[in-house]
Amino acid sequence: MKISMEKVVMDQGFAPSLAGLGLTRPYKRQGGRWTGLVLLVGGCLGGVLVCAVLMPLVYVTMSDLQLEVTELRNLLIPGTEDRVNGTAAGGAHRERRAADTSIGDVFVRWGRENCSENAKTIYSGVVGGGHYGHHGGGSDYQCLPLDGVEWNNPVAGNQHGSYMYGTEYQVNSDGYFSTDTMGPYISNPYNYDVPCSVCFVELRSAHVMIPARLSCPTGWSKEYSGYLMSGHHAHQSNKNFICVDGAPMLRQGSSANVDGALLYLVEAQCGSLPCGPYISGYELTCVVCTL
Ligand SMILES: [Ca+2]
Ligand SMILES: [Ca+2]
Repeated sequence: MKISMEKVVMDQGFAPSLAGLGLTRPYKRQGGRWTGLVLLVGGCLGGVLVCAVLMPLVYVTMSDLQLEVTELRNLLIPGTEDRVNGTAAGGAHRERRAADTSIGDVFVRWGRENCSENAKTIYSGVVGGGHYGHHGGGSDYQCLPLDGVEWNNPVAGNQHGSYMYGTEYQVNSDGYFSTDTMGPYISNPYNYDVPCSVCFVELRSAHVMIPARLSCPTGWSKEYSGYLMSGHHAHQSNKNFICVDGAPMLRQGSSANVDGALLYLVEAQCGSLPCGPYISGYELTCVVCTL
């Protein structure tokens, strides 16, 4: 019996000393548990190592994919990135776009030699246009630079048919415009030449000139306001309407009456223009707004 027990014990892998201590669990099973633990720990460590190696690769791959998807989305739907950021993260898009100072909008500030503090002056100059007494020619006012004028194979003398003139304020009474910016002892801009500036405002996506308004819609920023001006109704040439700054500058020393293109205040004529808000004879205002 004793021999058979020892045989059983030996067969089951018990050490004789352990059998003597009363340990009844088979050594073989105990050894299997330790082996399992070792395999488990080893497996976990292996898994961690594999993860440590693969995760950066997966992260880099996913990041690249995300960038590509974002680029494709922006190509397909311009402005999506800004809208997503703007709606999801409040004003975050402004901070994001602030880094790119090339984003913005451009408008002409008629009647001023420079732009406001919030805008960059791309260039400044004088207002040009077709002669008030001509039947044809250009009909819109232009902002012509004074610095850096460049020619390309010019020929002296008039061989062609379209001409560009300077422009004079044709406001023969004071009281409309602010005189603060006109220059010393000048209160009437009559016959003075008209300056202009082309202004760039960062982080704006649109601009609009609104006639008959001095303020901007909610959410829009006011760039400047003033009076609507254009050519004379009885003159041969037609001109577009432009918004001239309510605090205009004058080209100093240009009070001589040499004509060219002219700028007149525009008066409302009600009838087909609703007489409700519009009053015949009233000088129309204007405002330029950006968003
Ligand atoms: Ca003049
Ligand atoms: Ca009037």
